[in-house]
Parts: sequence; structure tokens; C-alpha cells
Amino acid sequence: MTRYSTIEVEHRGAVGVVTLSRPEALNALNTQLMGEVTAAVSELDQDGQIGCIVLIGSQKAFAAGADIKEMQPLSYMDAYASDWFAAWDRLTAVRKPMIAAVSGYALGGGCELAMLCDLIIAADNAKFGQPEIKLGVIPGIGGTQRLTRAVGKAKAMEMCLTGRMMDATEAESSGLVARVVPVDRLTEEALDTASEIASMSTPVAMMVKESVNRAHETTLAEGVRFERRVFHATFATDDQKEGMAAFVDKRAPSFTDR
Ligand code: CO8
Repeated sequence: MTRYSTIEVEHRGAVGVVTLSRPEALNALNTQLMGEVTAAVSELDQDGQIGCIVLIGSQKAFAAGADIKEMQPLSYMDAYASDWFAAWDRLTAVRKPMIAAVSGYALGGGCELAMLCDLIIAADNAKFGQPEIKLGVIPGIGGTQRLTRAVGKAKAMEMCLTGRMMDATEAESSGLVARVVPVDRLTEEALDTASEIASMSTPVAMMVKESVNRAHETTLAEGVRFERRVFHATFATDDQKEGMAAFVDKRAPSFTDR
């Protein structure tokens, strides 16, 4: 397996786990980490043995944002010419479900990275925020867009304009996170959810992901039409045959499509 210096990658059955590991900088997202996360996740996405991917940080920080020390000397031309942060867009091409397991700080790019995942499970000590304005910049990895879609304009505007952090309880009641769990159970709960997803039909899970994400990108009528066509396509899979046969036979299904 590829060796990385800012992350750790492991296979837990059919779940690929990517752990951010820059403890000296609270997992700040520098260029190297960005390259390693996107490469590792893309590799897991291509791996036929993997059905779901989990991104996790440390107990203190999922990630405290883009690396401020790396960004500090950049000129406008450096940022523009290198299309700074555009590489994170690679994660939007990932087709398998991705879970962010967030403990501690998820700030700036850290919050944006969590929101690039398909669902967030938060520890009860999680803190989400877009404090970029305090540094004289704005979010640059989709924060103004995805936070607004997740929690609505009022809270997103307040958080982006003041840098106020949202705790786990507020994040759950606002719709940013799927579930809040005790901090010492975060890894286990995220892995349980990921294993459950990975036990489903992988292509059908990919179709679910594609269809739910379509809700953010199109009109209701087009989205419903897209969903119906994808629903029809599930009948081309062996897993649809198996899933429905298993129900009728009163047994657990065994999905095999990859
Ligand atoms: N970048 C670099 N280093 C960091 C970062 C960061 N984002 N966050 C923490 N660190 C480092 C600290 O400098 C410190 O290092 P050292 O020990 O060498 O001084 C170490 O991590 C530990 O941090 P603290 O001592 O500050 O730990 P505390 O527990 O006191 O505080 C906080 C924790 C509150 C999380 C604090 O570290 C903090 O406020 N961090 C910065 C949070 C932030 O502002 N994040 C947003 C960054 S900007 C961004 O993400 C998007 C920019 C978009 C630009 C778009 C361009 C196209």
C-alpha cells in the first residue's frame, strides 16, 4: 500500500479509513496533506473491496483549517495561477459514500472538508466554524456554498461574517450533521455506520449518493426524473434480484455487485 506522511490509511473490512495525522498543526490542511488525502480517497474509491470511506482526525481536531503558515506568504498571482485549493474538487468525483467522523475543531477548510463528505457524524465535543474572515479572507473550499445549503442562509451568514463556532448540538439541530455521539465512541459509531453502508449493494449505494447530491444541483422536476431513471437502472443489477428475492424468502440478502 502507498505510504503517506500526513495521513494513515487502513482497510477495516470493506471500509477504507483515512486518518488525518498532522498533530503538530491540529491537522491543518497543507498542500501535501491535500495531495495525500485526495490520492488515498481516489485509490479507495477504485478499490473493488471497499464499499464506504471514513475520514477522521484526532480527538482535539478533525482539522483546524487550511494551513495558515503555508498560505501567509502567497501573492494573489500564486493563489490564482496555482488555482489554490482546486485539488480538493477531486473529492467531489468520488462515487462511493464518504463519512466525515468529526471530533474537536472542524474550522475553515476543516469544516469544508467535512462538508465535502456525504454525511457527518460528530462527537459531542465537535466545533464547526468558518473563521476565515478573522484572517482577512473568505472560505475557499466551498464553505459559503455548502454551509448555506446545510444550515440555511441565516446561520451560514452569521458564521461566515463573525467566525462564530457551532457546537455539536446546534450542528445536529441545524442539519449540518447526521448524528452526535459521545467522543469516546466516535470511531466505533462511524465504522459501524460505514460497515452497514458497505454491506449494501455498492453500485446501488453509489446511485443513492448520485441521486441525493443531484438535489443540490437541479430543479425538483429534473431531480425526480433523474431519480426515476436511476431507480429503473437498479433493475439491471444482480443485487436488485438478490435483495427482492431475499425479502420474499425471508432471509438476509447477500449483495455481490461491485
Ligand atoms: N494552520 C496552521 N497551523 C495551525 C492551524 C492552521 N489552520 N491551526 C492550528 N495551527 C497550529 C498552531 O499554530 C500551533 O502551532 P505551534 O505550536 O507551532 O504554535 C498548533 O497548531 C496548536 O494550535 P494552538 O496552540 O493555536 O491550539 P489551541 O488549542 O490554543 O487553539 C484553535 C486551537 C482555536 C483551533 C486555534 O489553533 C486556531 O484558531 N486555529 C486557526 C483556525 C482557523 O483560523 N482556521 C481557518 C484557516 S483559513 C481556511 O481554512 C480557508 C482559507 C481559504 C482561503 C482561500 C484561498 C483560495
